[in-house]
Amino acid sequence: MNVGDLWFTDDCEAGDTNWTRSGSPDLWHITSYRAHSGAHSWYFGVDSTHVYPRNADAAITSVSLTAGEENELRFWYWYDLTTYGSDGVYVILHAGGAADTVEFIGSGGALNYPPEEPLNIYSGWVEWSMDIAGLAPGDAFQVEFAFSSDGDDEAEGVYIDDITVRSRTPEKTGVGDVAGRTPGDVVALLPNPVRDEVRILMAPHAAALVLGIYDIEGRLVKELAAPAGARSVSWNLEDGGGRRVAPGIYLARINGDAYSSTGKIVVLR
Ligand SMILES: [Ca+2]
Repeated sequence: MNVGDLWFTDDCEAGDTNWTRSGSPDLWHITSYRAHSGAHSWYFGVDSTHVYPRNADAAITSVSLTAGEENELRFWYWYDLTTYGSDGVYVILHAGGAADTVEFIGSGGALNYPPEEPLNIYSGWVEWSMDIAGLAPGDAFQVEFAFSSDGDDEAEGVYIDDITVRSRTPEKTGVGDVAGRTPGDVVALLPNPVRDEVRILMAPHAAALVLGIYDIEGRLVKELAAPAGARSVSWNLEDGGGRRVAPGIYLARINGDAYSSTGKIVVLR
């Protein structure tokens, strides 16, 4: 990845806390029966029989994500679905109070790869990706996977793994150059590179903010609270468990109600 990119990535190996379940029956769960990465993936169905029920309508929806300048959704899926009918997963994007169905992976839908395979015997993992249009930097959005089945026939269903949203953010440079910036922007990192402690300077902001330190893979390393009006937050290069982080590049990201900003921190030995 390029420095300055932000990633939301969920390999389903650390539980379901990035997602909220809704609908019925409530059968979305992390399974260890199949996985694209590691040992776990999302699955809608009954684990003991590996079959989804008829007349299902249930979804998982992600935590709120913050758009950058360019945003791309990727995930891997595995499917076994009935040839006829309307069973499958809708991919839905939520932003600005609107819901936009961008894909249907199911009977009569997007199951055309490889085209020579009958629909209900294909059993490989397939990668899906799409540029997300219509988002401005700072927009909040959510990703939903909604499983739906009709009243006829059933099969094993759909597994989803390695869900990633890549968001490229504008470069932030300059010290004290506050004019034109969104409140809460990372204005400067002092010192940078850093050996002991870095002060993250930001433009004045009216509300309390949470500043996340992420490693280059997009994993959250530490959360720092910035009270309303604070102009800087310090990070002592420790992770959430109080351990000194490894040398390398880290991203300081501020999440507010409607904006986000990122600064690159270089941690030395
Ligand atoms: Ca996995």
